[in-house]
Amino acid sequence: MSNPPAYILEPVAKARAKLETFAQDRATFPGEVLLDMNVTYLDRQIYNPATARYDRVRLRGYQDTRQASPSGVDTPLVGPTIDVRPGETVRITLNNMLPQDSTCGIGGGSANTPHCFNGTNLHSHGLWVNPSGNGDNVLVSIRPGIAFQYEYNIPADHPAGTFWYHPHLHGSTALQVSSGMSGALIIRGDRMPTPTETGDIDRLLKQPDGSDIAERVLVLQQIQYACTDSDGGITYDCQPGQVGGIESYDQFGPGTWPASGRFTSINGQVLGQLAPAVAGSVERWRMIHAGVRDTINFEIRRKTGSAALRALTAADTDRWIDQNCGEDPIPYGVVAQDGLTMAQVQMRQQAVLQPGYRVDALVVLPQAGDYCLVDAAAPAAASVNQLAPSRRLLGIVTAVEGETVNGEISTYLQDWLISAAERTMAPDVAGKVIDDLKNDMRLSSFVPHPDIEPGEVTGEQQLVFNIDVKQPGGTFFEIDGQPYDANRIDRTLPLNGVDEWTLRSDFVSHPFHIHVNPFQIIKIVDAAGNDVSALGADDDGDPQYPGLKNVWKDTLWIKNPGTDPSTRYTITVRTRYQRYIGEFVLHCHILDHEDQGMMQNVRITLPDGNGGTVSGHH
Ligand SMILES: [Cu+2]
Repeated sequence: MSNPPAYILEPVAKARAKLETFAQDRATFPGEVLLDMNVTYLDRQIYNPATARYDRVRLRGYQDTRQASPSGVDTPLVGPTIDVRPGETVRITLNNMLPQDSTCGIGGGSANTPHCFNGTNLHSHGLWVNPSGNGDNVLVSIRPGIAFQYEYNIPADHPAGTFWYHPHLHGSTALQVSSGMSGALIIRGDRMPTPTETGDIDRLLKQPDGSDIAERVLVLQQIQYACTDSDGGITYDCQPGQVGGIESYDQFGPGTWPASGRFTSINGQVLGQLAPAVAGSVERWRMIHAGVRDTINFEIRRKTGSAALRALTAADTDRWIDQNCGEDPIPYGVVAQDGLTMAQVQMRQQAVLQPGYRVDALVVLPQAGDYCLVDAAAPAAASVNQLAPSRRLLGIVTAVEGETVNGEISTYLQDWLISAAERTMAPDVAGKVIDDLKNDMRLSSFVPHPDIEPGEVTGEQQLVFNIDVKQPGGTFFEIDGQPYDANRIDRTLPLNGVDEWTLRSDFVSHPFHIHVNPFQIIKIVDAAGNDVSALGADDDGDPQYPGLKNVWKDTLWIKNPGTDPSTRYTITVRTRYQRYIGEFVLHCHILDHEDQGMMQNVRITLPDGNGGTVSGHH
């Protein structure tokens, strides 16, 4: 075990004093966005629909030090939204005020048994920024009593889109994220496309008066708090007077989320009423799956019944939705996956979000009234829990009187987009953008990364997830046959190289996530050899893959409906290693799998000019 670098060993009080001085000077640094957060135990309450009571909870969380009443019991357990523009610098200070923790040194921080629940750090999920030093570095450890300031230099050519942040200290990632430690990080751009360069879709999504269209950020969390039963075990049935918490990895694992009866929250609220919409207006919904333990199949349905929502058990939800929510989900237009604008608007009645995913959708609520937000059922193989989950309600949104849409929503949306392009686009690109929109709502002028053609590929990478349940010593969470080792570099990749990756899982399904550079999906082939990634393909009724061909993402479900290689899918993606060198990680985004070993260290280094790379300092 080597000690962390000295530069992070700055006591909280001293570091805070310096930063407060800096904050007073911030007007002189207009290109900087500052966030100062305590990482500390928060005493809060969460609504429990099963009992129609608020449960008291005590959970590790983010406390924005500039909020007026940061400790109010009603403050939702979600991090503040960070708004930033390309070219700006984001400075996020974490003051770790959690209690001292003697488990933080075990195994050099590399042990694959969950530990160091009071250590933390930060990951800016999806950002294309420097992974080293005080950049998007998840290999640093911020121990209790220590403050550290992250600095994300967002390049001027960074795509505008929906990103997020969360802790990523190996050993406590799942525990902290499932406590509600996550928030949205939105990059807003206004670059006009040109005949040769693509621009930001934000530039197109304007109202007739030139202002941005209405938008909402939906941080979807799964805060799986539990209480202690009379035998000292875990119970999800918290009694009045008890305080819920998340202090053990026994709370994670297959089947624990459905068994808990908890509901996915939106921006920290369980079964909340969202801010109202206006019927017929086009809104941008930025959905972020910041949960750990359940797949979300997002649907919007008319609320047709009159039942109030105050009390609802998980077991009763399916019946409630049948009785109170309309039969046909309202279609909406998906425009971005994982923050990256797609080549075409895809109309969907259901978007599938696995842990870590983001989906940006253009939503039109066609008439005034209430709407149910539903997490629909999914095939077992498509879901984190490998169970076919029953439906869950997520919340209610009301549309106030506006314009009633009687025809197809896709036609309405297409007409709206064409009209927006006529108003917003520069003369030298307006014709191209409008022709694209008339042609199945294509968005080719807004896709941030050019396609990776086969001729550009310079190398290949193979990756296989596995949970090894056959060893006598226990269960091992592995990539390429090995659990994570902090002292091992698993892949050394050349800067400016372009690799084709083949991704598989030998034992159930896992969401693959790699930091820094996103990847383009080339094909998704099932065990029978069929590519199911084309728009309109059929993957045994599972809606998550069709439409992903050529889409750019940073997190992707690697499916295996079974528990041996015979049923595994083979997924091909391509990626460019651009601009940034340094060490970072790839991992499974079922974060308790990551904490237990399903992670690798990746190093991007300079080419040596002979087809290899210059070796690092190790
Ligand atoms: Cu996994």
